[in-house]
Amino acid sequence: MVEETFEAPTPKEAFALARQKYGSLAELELLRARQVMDHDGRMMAEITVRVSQEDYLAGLGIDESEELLEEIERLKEGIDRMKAAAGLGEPEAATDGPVERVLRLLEEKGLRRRWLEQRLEPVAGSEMMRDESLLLSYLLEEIDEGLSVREEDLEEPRVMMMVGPTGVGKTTTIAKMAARYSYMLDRDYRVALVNLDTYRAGAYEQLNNFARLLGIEHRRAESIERFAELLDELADYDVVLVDTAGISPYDTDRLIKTVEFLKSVQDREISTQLVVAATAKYEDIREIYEHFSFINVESVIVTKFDETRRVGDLIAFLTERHLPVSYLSTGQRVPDDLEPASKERILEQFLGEIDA
Ligand SMILES: Nc1nc2c(ncn2[C@@H]2O[C@H](COP(=O)(O)OP(=O)(O)OP(=O)(O)O)[C@@H](O)[C@H]2O)c(=O)[nH]1
Ligand SMILES: [Mg+2]
Repeated sequence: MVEETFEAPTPKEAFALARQKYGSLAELELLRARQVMDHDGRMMAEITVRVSQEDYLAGLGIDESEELLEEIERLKEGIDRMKAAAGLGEPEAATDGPVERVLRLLEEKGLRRRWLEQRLEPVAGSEMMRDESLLLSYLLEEIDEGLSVREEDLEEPRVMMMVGPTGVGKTTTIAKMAARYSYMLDRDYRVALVNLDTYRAGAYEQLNNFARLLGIEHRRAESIERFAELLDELADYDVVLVDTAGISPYDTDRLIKTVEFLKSVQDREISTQLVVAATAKYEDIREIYEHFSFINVESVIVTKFDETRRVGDLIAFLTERHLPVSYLSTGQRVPDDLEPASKERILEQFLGEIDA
């Protein structure tokens, strides 16, 4: 249950405000009524009512769907673990207010204080600010809303190009996707692979062995002109997956080259997937994104999801940039360790971290 206070010139009006907010939703229980002086020295009636947590969240405009309540229920376990880990709710830790303690906890998990504070602005001054569990539920709900997923969709023919830093798992992910589309879905899609990776010795061979094994078409684009031609030749394929050389953020020449490849293609839409490792730190991910951002990143593929439980940095980046995630890569095994992205999975990992 949550206590909330309303202020108006008369008790009746104060109660009307509470009714207006909660309508018929809530069983309003009147706890206190008293007179207080407002900032301008006027006497006002203040009433305090008690409402259920569900009504309270609904009053904040948070969708009170079954699904959400279930999700909050599931998240509660994680919240309890978080509280325990941070010593929240223990009297000796009570030197800061609940807001500060919750913010610090989430900040330690990789989230950004500024982003969190912005989320709290609309609920400033509410009772929730005094209740750690409610605050956490609310902020987790905000994170959930801030994350988005790009659904797997192969209805229209697609050209997908992986870009990202070196060694992040671009080629491995392409192999997994190729196998997935070719024989692991409701129907067998026609897949072709293209290598722009003309820079690193062995890059073409790495994918070629796999393509041969699976009987998948695999081409190499040695030049920019050839790339546009190749895409024309591969127009009949359901999916064309384009592998690129890993680019360090400081390697401008290579980046420009990749952009030139992209620009050379006028008549086909290329959906660029930024591949980032879940293990990367916020500042690094941001830097990588900024280097690639003028390429018009459509969605993000998160790799090495198995290698860390600390996904707060990643979540901070995704929610701030409003970038959808398309896939999660969860290990080295081809093709098994790839799953379409889901917000639940990311949030679970975030909460599960506290277990360790
Ligand atoms: N644990 C783990 N390892 C991964 C994952 N994805 C890829 N790897 C490993 O990361 C290493 C690099 O993978 P690649 O696919 O070659 O990376 P890349 O981005 O193509 O690298 P470059 O082409 O050199 O830029 C390999 O050892 C992969 O097995 C993953 O999801 N989890
Ligand atoms: Mg590669």
